[in-house]
Amino acid sequence: MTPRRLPLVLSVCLGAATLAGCGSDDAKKEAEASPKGETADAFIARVNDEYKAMYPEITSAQWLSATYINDDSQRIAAKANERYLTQLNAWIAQSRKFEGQKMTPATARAIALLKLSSSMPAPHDPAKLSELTRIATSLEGAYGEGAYCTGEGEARRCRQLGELEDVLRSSRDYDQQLDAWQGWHSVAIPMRQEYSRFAELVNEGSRDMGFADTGELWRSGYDMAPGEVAAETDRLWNQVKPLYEQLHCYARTKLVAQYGARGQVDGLLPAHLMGNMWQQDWSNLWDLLQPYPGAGSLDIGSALRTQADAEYEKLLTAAKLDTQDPFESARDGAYATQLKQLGHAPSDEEREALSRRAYDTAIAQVADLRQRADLATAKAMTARAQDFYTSLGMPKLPESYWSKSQFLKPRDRNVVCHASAWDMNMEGDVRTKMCIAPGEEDFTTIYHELGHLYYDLAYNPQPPLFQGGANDGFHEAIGDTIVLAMTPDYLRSIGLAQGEGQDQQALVNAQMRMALAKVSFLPFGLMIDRWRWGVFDGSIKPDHYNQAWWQLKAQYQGVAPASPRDETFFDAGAKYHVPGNTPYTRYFMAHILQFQFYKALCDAAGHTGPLNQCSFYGNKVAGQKFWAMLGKGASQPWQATLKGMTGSDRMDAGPLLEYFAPLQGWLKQQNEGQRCGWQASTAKPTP
Ligand code: X8Z
Ligand code: ZN
Repeated sequence: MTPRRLPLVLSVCLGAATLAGCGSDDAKKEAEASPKGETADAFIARVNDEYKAMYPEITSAQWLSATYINDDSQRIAAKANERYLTQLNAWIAQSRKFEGQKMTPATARAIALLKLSSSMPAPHDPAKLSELTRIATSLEGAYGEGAYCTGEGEARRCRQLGELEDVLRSSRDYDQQLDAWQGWHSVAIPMRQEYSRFAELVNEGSRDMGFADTGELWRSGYDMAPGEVAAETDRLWNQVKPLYEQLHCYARTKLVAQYGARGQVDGLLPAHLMGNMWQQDWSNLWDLLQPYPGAGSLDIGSALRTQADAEYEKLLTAAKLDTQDPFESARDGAYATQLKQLGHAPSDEEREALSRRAYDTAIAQVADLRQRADLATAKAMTARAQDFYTSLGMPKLPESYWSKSQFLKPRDRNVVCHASAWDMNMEGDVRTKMCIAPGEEDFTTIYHELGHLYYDLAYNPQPPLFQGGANDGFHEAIGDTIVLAMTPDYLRSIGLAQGEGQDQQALVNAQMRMALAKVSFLPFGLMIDRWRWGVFDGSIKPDHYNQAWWQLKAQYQGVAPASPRDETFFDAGAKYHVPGNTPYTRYFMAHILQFQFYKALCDAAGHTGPLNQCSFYGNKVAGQKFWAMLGKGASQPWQATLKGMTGSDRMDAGPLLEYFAPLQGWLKQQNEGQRCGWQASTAKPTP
């Protein structure tokens, strides 16, 4: 299951993925099951119909297992997935008889998409297919349920990812952060065995389909030969690496200022001190890295938390509770009510019972009000994001979106909190699943998720097999393009930033805020799949999983653990997309593409001036251009879609570098006299 939705379209395969030599007896039987005399065009029309018809059942099963993690929901999700993957294998087997036959270009493309449509290619052997879906469901469930528990008996306390992330976000205590970071990573240890079996099974599925391994299948989704993808992404990485190195250098100086010698590990950044569990987004280090404290007043997180508190106080006041000490006033109120109901002076025993009941009632009442306030805040944040899209002329989200989405982490059950966007039926039942907390990270993530939904809604009129991103990087880039347009002026207009902030200091602050989210991400966006490609092609063996992981973290991100992480750990499993099996190169591409889209939309909106000052909020011309691109879905190679949008058919980090030019100049000045860069080989990840 991808965090977006069912693993339908990875993207197009124009590469050399042949299907020769794949075909078990079962698959042959399935191929024969297709109607006699069926043409390729009729075949694709049938697959589109059958696919759309079975789709809601699978998404419902997946939705339930992600929002109610338990044995029953997992069994049903695994079974639904099994049925779907069996059917997919059958369609793929059936498609083989059309090889070399005349068909429309659209049909040829749809067949190519079909073969690449699952990032979890399943073996033909039914027992292995069933094992694969069980493991996949179990890995995702284990991640969602993951908790770090400490203490014994009464003092036992378990914290899930959200709470551990809170520590990294807010604490600047070295040991507390280390404990939270190590604690979360301990959750992944039991996944190691299952993951290595998972890799074997999807590789078998890929080979059954004619691919060398699953990495090659993933890399076949980019309308270019799979062998070109590594070089193409390296090219883009080399464009942006100098900027990342400057940011890395600046961050390291600040960490050393804060933590002394422990602020670096042989020139690398300590993994637990970056304000983020995976060091993929350094926004939470704003307090340490802010160039000019206060300039431009961009503390969006605090502004959102203040709004959330105001909402809570409003509800407390409406419930006639004291806003300073709501629990005590709720308990007093409950006691008084119960006493009145009792109707006589209580005995000692009755008084004690009343007190106990009043205590429980107060706890429940205050928690309920908090929950209602949190829900109202989460929905208000989402409505704010929707407003950006509608300001561009896009439709409002359907009513069902608001009633069926998951906005909060439920108090009484485990869910997969990792944010995701879902198209449940290809005809308007779109949802997001998040555990929203008021803060900048979640606020921008909502804009990101709605980008997925607007893409879904725009391409829903396409045939099902074309309902996907031009490539998966496009899908990830839509909401982020909007995030780039959330300029300080926009944030001020919605009450989340103060002051005037037009001067140089405010500009550098605004740039730093964006860079901490977007530039810090770039090497992380690459390294995850560099690791998985290695796992799938066998160059990274299970007994070196962790060593290879930290080697890549060092090489790309310049990040190191504070203490050695040997093979008893499985640190890759602590990142959602590994147990969740979501390919990750898409996010790297998205971080390049979003600046290209942004520039194109700014041009369409008639923006002159520096790129980083542009917001196209409210601009219908930009909106139409965006919507037109979204509507194409996966119906043509992404190069054509990109050309329609930007005039160029190549991914290019030029717009990203143009955007960050002021910051890059500023960072160079700050880093003068420092020895920037790092030696990956000096890191000692394993003893
Ligand atoms: O997984 C996501 C989205 C859902 S597609 C929340 N992202 C990546 C991550 O969290 O690791 C968005 C940015 C990168
Ligand atoms: Zn996404």
